[in-house]
Amino acid sequence: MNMHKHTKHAIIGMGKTGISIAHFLLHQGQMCKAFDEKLKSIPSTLSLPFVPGKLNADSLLDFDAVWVSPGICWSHPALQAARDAGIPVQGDLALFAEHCHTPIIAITGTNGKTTTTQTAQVLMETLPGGCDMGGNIGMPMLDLLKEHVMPSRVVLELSSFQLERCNFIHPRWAVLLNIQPDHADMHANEDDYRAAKLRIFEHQSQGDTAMLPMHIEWNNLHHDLMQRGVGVHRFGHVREDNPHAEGLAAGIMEHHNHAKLFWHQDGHRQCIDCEDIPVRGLHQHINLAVAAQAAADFGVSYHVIREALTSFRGLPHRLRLLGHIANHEWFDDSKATNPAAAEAALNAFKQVIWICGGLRKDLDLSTLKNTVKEHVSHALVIGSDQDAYIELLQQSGVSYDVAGTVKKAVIMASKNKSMLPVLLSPAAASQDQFANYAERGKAFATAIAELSEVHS
Ligand code: UMA
Repeated sequence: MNMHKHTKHAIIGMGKTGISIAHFLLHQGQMCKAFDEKLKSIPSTLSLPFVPGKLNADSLLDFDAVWVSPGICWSHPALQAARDAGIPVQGDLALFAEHCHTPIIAITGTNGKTTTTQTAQVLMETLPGGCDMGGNIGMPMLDLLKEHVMPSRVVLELSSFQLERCNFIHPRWAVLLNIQPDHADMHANEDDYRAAKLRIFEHQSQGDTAMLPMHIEWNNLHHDLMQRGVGVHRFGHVREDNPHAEGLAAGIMEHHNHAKLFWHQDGHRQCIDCEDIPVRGLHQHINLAVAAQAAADFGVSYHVIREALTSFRGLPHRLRLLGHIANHEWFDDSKATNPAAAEAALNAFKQVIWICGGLRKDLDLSTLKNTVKEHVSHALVIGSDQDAYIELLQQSGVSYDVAGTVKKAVIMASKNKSMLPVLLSPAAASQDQFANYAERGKAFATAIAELSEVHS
């Protein structure tokens, strides 16, 4: 947008994003006022007026531009009123896209974004000129522009909320990992959520690359992108004799119960045995294959990719083995905040003791029924929305106990005689009992550590 020194900016939400927007705009000499609906303080380094408290519908009508944090509902009446008054209302991605002059590798999807983003960045950092990363992963993207010398490329993890509030983003390389039900409490409906994610490809053109899942539902988009001159890769999980296997750029290929992770490089298919990859779970292997393809497209060598993928132990709270204690292996998958993520984790085991529950975000759990029936030996329910999880377990014919808290669930699981692995993969957000999923994962690890003291 055209900014001059009299442009009046409102910044809504003073979490990580709002603070980074404020720093960025103030550095540009802009006039800013900050708002947050919670009574909180802002860093003393920010010299701008700050108004805590509920936003009214007319709170923003006096501004020339409104910058909104991703966690604030897009349909908030104050934002709606500003839009109706013709005031541009956008998020940090819009500001970043306008001011970033280095190629963007953009990664979106319901699940797997962080693993893919982090792996792609680690791989591309080895290239001359390096690589930064930011966005939903936790590093506000505008903070990347603080550096005097930008790296030669930047990988962004983008949520639907960030994409929804940005009218123009043009990534050199973009991937949609998957679209699975999530954030039903924030988006008006599934179409709205999907449309937000697809914005990632909207301005791609000749010379850019897009990567899409292999499923037929993406064929039309594939065709549209090709018409615009965009190079399109598809990825997925196939058996070697599947007629579509040849056309895939990357993914997991199965042959007689033997799985290989693959990607394409210099016209050849490159493979790594999945058994050589320490990270567990088909869904995580697919994310690694996508990251490998991104890195290969930007020139990272086969040997660097192989070395990284065979030594990477995975990210915290993503199907991470915490240890073997009290006759059980304990897996922390606290990041599984929606049913599809929990389903992927359950599928990585024959049978488990499953710790589930939390804040359901209005999501439908019935999609989990068959997976729960097949892979869960016994369940322990935690969190606030217990009824829906109990109903799922009853419908799946699986025995369960209500534990309430993570700590109690760990104690109860430790007494289970089956010696099966214990999996915390809640299919729910954590904010009913914790600040975020990482805190929930830490509580899980702490409870296990306390067990180990008792058992040592
Ligand atoms: N607030 C209001 N009114 C509201 C809601 C929030 O005033 O109705 C205020 C809060 O009081 C708080 C601020 O807004 O002070 C928080 O804003 P925010 O929720 O957007 O949080 P940030 O700290 O800016 O973090 C955001 C992302 N959060 C969300 O999308 C919810 C972070 O993703 C991201 O790492 C960060 O920007 C940097 O880009 C987190 C996340 O949970 C990890 N993402 C979701 C996910 O992965 O599922 C999408």
